[in-house]
Amino acid sequence: MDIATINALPCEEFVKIFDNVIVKCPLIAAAVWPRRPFKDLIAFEEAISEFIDSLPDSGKEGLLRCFKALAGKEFQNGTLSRESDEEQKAAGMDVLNSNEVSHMARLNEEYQQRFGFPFVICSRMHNKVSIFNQLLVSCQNERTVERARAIKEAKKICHLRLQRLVLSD
Ligand code: 2AL
Repeated sequence: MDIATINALPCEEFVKIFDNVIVKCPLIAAAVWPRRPFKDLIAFEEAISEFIDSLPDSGKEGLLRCFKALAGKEFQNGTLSRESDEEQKAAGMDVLNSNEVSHMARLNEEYQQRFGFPFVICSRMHNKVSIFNQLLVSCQNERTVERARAIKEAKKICHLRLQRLVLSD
C-alpha cells in the first residue's frame, strides 16, 4: 500500500485498516486521519507519535491500559489480536516453562498493582531473558520514568506494525 493510497482512504476505511497500529484503539487512527496527506510513511508515523505526545499523562496511561499482559490469560486463551499474538510468540512467550509462566504472572501483577497499567515492551526487539530483566527493573521505577519508557515501547510497536502493514502489502 503506497502513501497515495493511504492518503486517499476515507476515514472509516482508514480507521478499519489502522485501528490496531499500536494496540486495538480506533481513536488513534481517527485522530491522525485529518492530518493527511502524509508525505511518506515517516510523516504518518510522526503524526501518530505527536498525537500520543499531545495526550495528558492520564491519556497516555489510558493508552497503555489497552494493552494485554505479556504471556497473560488472553495470550494463553488465544484471544489476542493476530499482531499481538505473533509479537509475543516472536519473543518466545509461547515456549515459557510453567515456572517462567508463573514468574511472569507474578511480576506482571506486581507491575499492574504499582502503576495501574500493564507492562509494555516491544517484544519483537526482545527475548524472554531481556523481557524478564526489564520487567524486574520496571517494577522498581518511578511512575514518570516508567510511563515514558512504556510509551517509547508502544511507539516501537507502532513502527514495526506500520512497516509490516504498509510495506508488505
Ligand atoms: C505487546 C504486544 O501486544 N506486542 C508487543 O510487542 N508487546 N504487549 C505488551 N504488553 O508488551
